Amino acid sequence: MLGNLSTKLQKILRDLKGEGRISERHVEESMREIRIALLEADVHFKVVKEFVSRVKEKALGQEVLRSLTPGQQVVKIVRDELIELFGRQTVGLGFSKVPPSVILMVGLQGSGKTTTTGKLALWLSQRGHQPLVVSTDVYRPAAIEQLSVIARDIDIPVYVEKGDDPVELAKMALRHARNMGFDVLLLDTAGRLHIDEELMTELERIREEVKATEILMVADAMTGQDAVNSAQEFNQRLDLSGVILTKMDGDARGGAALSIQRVTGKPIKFIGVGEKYDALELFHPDRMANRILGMGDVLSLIEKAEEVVDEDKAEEMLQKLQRDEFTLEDFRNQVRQIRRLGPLEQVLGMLPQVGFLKGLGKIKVGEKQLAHLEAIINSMTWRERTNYKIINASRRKRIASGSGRPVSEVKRLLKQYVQTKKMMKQITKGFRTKGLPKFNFPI
Ligand SMILES: Nc1nc2c(ncn2[C@@H]2O[C@H](COP(=O)(O)OP(=O)(O)OP(=O)(O)O)[C@@H](O)[C@H]2O)c(=O)[nH]1
Ligand SMILES: [Mg+2]
Repeated sequence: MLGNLSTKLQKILRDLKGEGRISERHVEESMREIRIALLEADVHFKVVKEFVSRVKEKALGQEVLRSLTPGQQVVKIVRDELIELFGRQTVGLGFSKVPPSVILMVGLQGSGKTTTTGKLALWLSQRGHQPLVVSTDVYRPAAIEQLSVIARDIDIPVYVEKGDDPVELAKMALRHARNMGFDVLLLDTAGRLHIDEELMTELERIREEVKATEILMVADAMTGQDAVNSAQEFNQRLDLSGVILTKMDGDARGGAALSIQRVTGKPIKFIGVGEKYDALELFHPDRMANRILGMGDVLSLIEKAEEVVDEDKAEEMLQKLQRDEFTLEDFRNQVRQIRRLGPLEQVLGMLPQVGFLKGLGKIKVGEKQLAHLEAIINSMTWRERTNYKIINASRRKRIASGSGRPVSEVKRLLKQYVQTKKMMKQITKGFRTKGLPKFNFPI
């Protein structure tokens, strides 16, 4: 995420940290580099100027330079200011006292409104809400169908009614939500290529009619300052309650993420990090700053793991490990769980870039490798999976051709499995007295 900017900032700060003593000139020099890095990342020039001058003032003003760890103090100042840029607090969603709460999703064409409506509905239902979704996009023929397909995929009810008046549709959906006891109504709206008067009037009318609790602007992070400009215009007309930045998984440079809160005064509430329906994250300013500075985001990783790892299964696995019954079938389940955490690069990006973990990022265990691992285990018979010792040369050959992988890879996998088994047995010994860890990380 924001890879380029992240790499540059980390390098600048590492150089600074490496110095035993730093002078004003050092700080000046680093600030110049940070300024360039931010501008290159398409951060709004006023935001950059303000950011750099604040960091500089703090770094030079306090007792920083004379302290024992000046470099580290400057890093801390940069981190604090980044958090400030992102809005400091995790904001989350607001709900109305009398349900249903209404969330109005607005934004330019193709920014990700419809997809994000689905993601957010899923996010809410996973947290005990009963959301209903509806599309008021009567202009594009396939738009309503698109939301219905998404809703079906994620098993969320969708309101569909004939009609060509978006405002009427919104009102009917709200009535339906109220009557049927849904506590959140998510309204997906039409997008336009540019902001125009007609669209704004329509959105204003919908907002008035349904008394929207949240008006969230869905903005494409890949479009940088354009996203910031349109957010500003939407905000002026509609008084947004927040922003959702989508496509943060792509090679967005960071301009939108680092400028939008400062420029519009409205918080980023969520970020979209992929095309899958669960690729939506609550936005935490501090964790984002940590990720950018390579300090990791272990908290998000643990939360993610808790979402996808079944506690009972984890307990069962632990017992199996202790009894030395950890089979290749279990190994495959573990691989599947890792894959469910998300693309591996993203998972690794959440780990702090310190010490031995730094090397981990370079190890070639990408998505592909995990997929191959699974394919190989899939090609084994049940007996082989439960007793790896029977896998002789001819069986290895059969498994290789069945999975379309070379024999050497089958061998390597078996070796990895035996090593993992051994290592896990060692580790789990330690848990016996302390109980079950929150989650276990297999390989
Ligand atoms: N990689 C990635 N793709 C995303 C993300 N969010 C949305 N997309 C993709 O962006 C494209 C457009 O998404 P839509 O949800 O149709 O956008 P929209 O704003 O509803 O578009 P209109 O209704 O035409 O205005 C789709 O291909 C989505 O899969 C994200 O966070 N990451
Ligand atoms: Mg749409």
